[in-house]
Amino acid sequence: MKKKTAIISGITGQDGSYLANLLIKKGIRVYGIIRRTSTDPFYRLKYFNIEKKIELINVDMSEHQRINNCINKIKPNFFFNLAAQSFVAYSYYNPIYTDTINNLSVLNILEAIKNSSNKTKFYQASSSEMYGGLNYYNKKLNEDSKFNPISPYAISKLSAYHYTKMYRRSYNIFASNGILFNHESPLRGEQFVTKKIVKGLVEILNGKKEDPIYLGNIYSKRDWGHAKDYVEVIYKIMSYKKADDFVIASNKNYSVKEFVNLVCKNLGLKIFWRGKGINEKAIDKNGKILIKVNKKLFRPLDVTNLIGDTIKAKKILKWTPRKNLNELIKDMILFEEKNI
Ligand code: NDP
Ligand code: GDR
Repeated sequence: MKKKTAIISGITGQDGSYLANLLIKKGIRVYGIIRRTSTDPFYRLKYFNIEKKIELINVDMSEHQRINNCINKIKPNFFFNLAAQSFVAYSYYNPIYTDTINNLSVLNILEAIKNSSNKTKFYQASSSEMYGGLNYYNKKLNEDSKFNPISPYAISKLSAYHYTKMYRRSYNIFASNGILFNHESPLRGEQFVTKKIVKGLVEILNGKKEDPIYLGNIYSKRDWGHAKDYVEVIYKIMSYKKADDFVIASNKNYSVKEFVNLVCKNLGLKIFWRGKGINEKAIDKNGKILIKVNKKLFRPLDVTNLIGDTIKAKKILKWTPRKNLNELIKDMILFEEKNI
């Protein structure tokens, strides 16, 4: 039987590498879109020892004609669109680039699928950031909740979400959105808050880092899951009999400060919070400052409270996450300790 084929854009990223590993295990032939970089972008694929099992396609997502050519030539069964300028804070500084990659590239892929065979199933990496706003009442957000994007990142993702829906409805393309809440792993990018905290604390404890960890809004709350669980449900979304949109989350949320406390507990490190507002800091038993709030790390607007409701995915896809936050933290700590 002919092997199924999948193109993954963003294959060098956190989700791209976990997903590629999963698809290869399922016997799917994986093509990965990578852009040129001056440093080695393959450390995550090497972690799974799969870099030689992937057909690499050297193209930037902004090269629309070349992306069209790939789709026409390969005519893949699946296109998982994970490539993005994915750092929300950076999107305020570079909104045009963010929109070009996160939104226009998506429209380009959908046009290419429409104009080729129409048979390629398309997955769009949508985001809980699209809900934005100020969720004062800790309301669990689902597929019918109102979107209120407040960053260039979230606006670009919301536009791409709507294009995905539109192409599904107008042209009968199998095009699904996974509205994923934050998910982390040992392979999370270093700018994101969970990785920054875990890596920073392990380094401080091992004498590899002298300075404190600087953080922005530590009262911001997120619904954090494990990337390994979330790529499994991405595959389920694409294997379901019809295209649809699904919220994927853990249904629990914690503040950044609570996340710090949990990491410290796992590390056996006793910390004490002192001060308020931008003067808040965490010290150890000897008075050494481990964490300090820094006003430069606050965003022009921040999504302060996110929590998801995965009733639909649970019912239709029979999906529930396997790993809770504490298990995620343990995985992240172990990885940092091994790599110190
Ligand atoms: P990462 O930032 O780890 O990975 C992003 C990937 O996109 C990298 O492979 C990056 O390549 C690639 N990329 C960026 N710009 C371009 C470009 N111009 N041309 C080609 N490739 C490009 O993100 P995650 O793995 O965490 O997330 C995957 C997707 O899911 C993203 O779209 C993100 O917005 C979305 N998402 C993520 C969530 C999360 O919590 N992780 C939650 C909800 C949505 P390079 O390695 O060269 O930088
Ligand atoms: P987020 O993740 O913006 O939710 O986007 P991030 O880890 O960057 O921020 C989470 C929350 O922590 C607060 N915060 C800090 N964030 C960072 N990065 N660095 C800090 O020092 C810091 N201090 C406090 C932030 O203000 C924020 O409230 C992630 C990305 O993966 C997106 O691509 C994805 O769409 C969403 O998750 C769902």
